Amino acid sequence: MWERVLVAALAAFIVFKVTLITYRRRKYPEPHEDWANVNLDDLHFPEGFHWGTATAAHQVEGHQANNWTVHEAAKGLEASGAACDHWNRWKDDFQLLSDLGMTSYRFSIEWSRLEPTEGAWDEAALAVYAEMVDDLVGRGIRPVVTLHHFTHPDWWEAKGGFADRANIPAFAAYCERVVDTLADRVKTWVTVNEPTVFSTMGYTLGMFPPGRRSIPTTLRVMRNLLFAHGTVYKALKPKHPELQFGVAKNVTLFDPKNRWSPIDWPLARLMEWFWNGAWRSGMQNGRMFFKDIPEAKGTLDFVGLNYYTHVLVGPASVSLLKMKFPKRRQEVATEFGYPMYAEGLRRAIEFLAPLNVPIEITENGVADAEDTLRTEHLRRHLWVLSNAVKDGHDVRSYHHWSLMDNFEWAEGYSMRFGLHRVDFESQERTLRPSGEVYKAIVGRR
Ligand code: GCO
Repeated sequence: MWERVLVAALAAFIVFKVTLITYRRRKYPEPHEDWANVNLDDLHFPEGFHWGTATAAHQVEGHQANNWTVHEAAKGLEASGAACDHWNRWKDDFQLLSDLGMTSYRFSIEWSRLEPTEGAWDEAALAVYAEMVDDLVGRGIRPVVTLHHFTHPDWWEAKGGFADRANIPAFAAYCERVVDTLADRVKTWVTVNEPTVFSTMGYTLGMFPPGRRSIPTTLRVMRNLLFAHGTVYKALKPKHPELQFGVAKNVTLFDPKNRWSPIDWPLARLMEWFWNGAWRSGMQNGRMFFKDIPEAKGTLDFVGLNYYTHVLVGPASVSLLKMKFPKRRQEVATEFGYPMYAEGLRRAIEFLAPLNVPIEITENGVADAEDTLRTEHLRRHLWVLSNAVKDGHDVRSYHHWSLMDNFEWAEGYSMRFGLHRVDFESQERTLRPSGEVYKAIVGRR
């Protein structure tokens, strides 16, 4: 008798499991290509597609004084120091863009240079950025300018930065001055870079400034970043209707580590919602984490996509806090630790598609000091991107992270993302073989 009940229960359980798994697989597939049999040369991009690279001020300019330099010192992190000395060498670096055949370049403006103390505006520094823009335009390279890429003046941080809504008008005023000055030459603006990374790294994991560990504050900062973007948009779009404003969203995908596990699935869905879904719903509906932010609703002219990887989630993903990344058997681990998963670029594009605005790939790249993986990484991602475009997704550009090795935040100079290798002693830049490959691909178009 008991045996029968047991067998029946077991059978019912198996049927239930198989149904559930089939359903989840259909709804949340995790595709993997058989890369050995893919023709990576089969690329189709429309005329006018923009080819670029990306950098950020704090990571390349050198000699900053902002919330990050304070954090570097306080936490005993490697100092950003001279970085790539780009503030003095930008002309030579822009020549590298021309040599690569780039038609677009994403970089950021350092607020702390323009307003080193509250209310004191440095016109000379703004003039340098204007010169940079002129130089790019003269080269036929479209400037894509980020207004906030993780850094801001320390006086603003001292007041609470993005954790306090009362601080947003000062941020918006900075944005307005910059946009008003450059509006005739810069048409594509990223207001904030990676709101989820900024909030989580700074306020949950404490690895970025201000080094806090508070989930309620993290959620508040996430909402305030939406609010800040919406505020800037609503102030500037009516004034400059011809400009395009967007946010660069890091879409990291979350997949269950064990696809059979009843624990890993909900954990992965939860992370996916926290990291991606909540932000998208904030932009679409003006609501995030159960609170209204009507200012943000419908304020994207385009969306920037920063894509790097997927994270495999399981109960051991407490290891996520230690930044340990599991990978699938067929995947290669990158130097940063996370796996190379080019297939996910398509999923990230599909995730953003419901926003119904053009997509710009604002970042994609890999830490790879010896350049053993970057060529394959690049070719796979471009192949995935090409298919997405062919299938009708409105993607306008691809910006490789990065033009050159630079200061990789909490990792300091240990992670090398450059198409150019940088010798930080001599400041010499050398194009890596993968850079030659990128140049050749772009040159064929
Ligand atoms: C950004 C990034 C860059 C990084 C790059 C490589 O998030 O926009 O943090 O600044 O250097 O993503 O990790």
